[in-house]
Amino acid sequence: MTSTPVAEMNFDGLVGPTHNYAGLAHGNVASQSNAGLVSSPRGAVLEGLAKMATLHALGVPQGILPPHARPHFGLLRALGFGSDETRAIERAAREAPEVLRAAYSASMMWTANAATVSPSADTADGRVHFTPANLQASLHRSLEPAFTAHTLRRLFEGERFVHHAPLPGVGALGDEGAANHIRLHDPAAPGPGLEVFVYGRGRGPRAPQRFPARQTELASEAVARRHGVRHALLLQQHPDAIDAGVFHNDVISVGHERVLLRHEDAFLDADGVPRIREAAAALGVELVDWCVPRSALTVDEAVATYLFNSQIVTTDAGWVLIAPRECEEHPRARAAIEALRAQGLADVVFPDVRQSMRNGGGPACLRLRVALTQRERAGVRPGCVFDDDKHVALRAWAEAHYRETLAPDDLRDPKLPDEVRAALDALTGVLGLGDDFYEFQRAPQS
Ligand code: SUG
Repeated sequence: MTSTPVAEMNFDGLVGPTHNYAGLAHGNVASQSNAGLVSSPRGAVLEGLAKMATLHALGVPQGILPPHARPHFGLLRALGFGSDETRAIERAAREAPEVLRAAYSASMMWTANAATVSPSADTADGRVHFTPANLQASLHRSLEPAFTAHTLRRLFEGERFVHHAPLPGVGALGDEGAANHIRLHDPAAPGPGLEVFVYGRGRGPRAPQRFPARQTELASEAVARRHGVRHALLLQQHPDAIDAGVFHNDVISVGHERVLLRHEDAFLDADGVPRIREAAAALGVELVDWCVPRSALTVDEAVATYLFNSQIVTTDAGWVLIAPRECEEHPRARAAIEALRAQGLADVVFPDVRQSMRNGGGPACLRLRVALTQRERAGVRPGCVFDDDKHVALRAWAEAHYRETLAPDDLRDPKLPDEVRAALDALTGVLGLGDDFYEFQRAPQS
């Protein structure tokens, strides 16, 4: 039995109006070293939109995931800062500024961490399965799963989609979503793909010593099991890579169709790639292994340039790499990319996503891939599909609502929450999300 062919949509996170550099992500070198810088929320959202436009122009179906409302007043209330919003902000700023920074984080922009998605071709019940990531490794990201679950339900409605709850938010079940998930398949031979789940900490003895492993083997297994993935392979990420700042697998390897772009030191087990090759071959998928040796690029250079956080997309010309601008400026990263041309790479594009990169988020972090059949595609909320008109509307919206700059001290500004609400309220109109999408839009229950 063959399944209906699936086409991949990339859902980028629209950067929120409070994008800032708060140094919140332990083990993420860029987030740590850029803590306290003045950000440009407007610059960031425009960079993100320009990247979406680039993909759209290349013929890649592009969707949009909306930002979450910030600050997360629920967190401030839960931690005892009270329900008067202005006072809660003042008090948090004074007594626990790191909590206020977490409550204001726009980290939901990195939608590769929003969820793990298994396409219907891969699952036992022939439906598309979503598990929002619990992101329990850090306070600011642990605020995302509930609203992400709500968003995914609103964007993907109907019986073709199965929405699971996030896994329980405990260390043993740490789950960071699609950033640790690779799907290999051959569009020329439709059928189930191979889903590779990469974890940082498992039953074996090896674990990173310096930085946390955010994804556990138990969590990866649970996601594969609840999705009913027919062909899953679990591999451990190299702990030394995590200790060098590779906090997600997609900072050291990425897959697309038959291609695996990876660093020589991505996986712990020497037989990791042979196992992928064999499991893929059993499904009729001949692996194209784009291995970048450490002699060409060290792991530290991979972390500095985010070469492996590129997107690979299929265009009429063939496989195109969407690599961060930082790779273009780095002679060795550039040479490593050029070397891929002999192995089937058709072209490379270098979008500028520097505002996101300074927090450790490259092109691939900014997108969640959802492979859909034509019929499933019809179930996607149309207002969240990117096109030229949407680009124009969203640029105008951002220019009307976003600050040019946001400094750490600006998070104390009592006017900021209302600015954010005005922006998001307007956004629900632009994206056709309904006027009850955000909690602040719903009348309080009596
Ligand atoms: O979880 N940065 C994010 C970056 C996520 C990148 N995603 C992928 N690799 N898929 C993180 O570390 C920094 C926020 C701050 O410091 O303000 C942050 O959360």
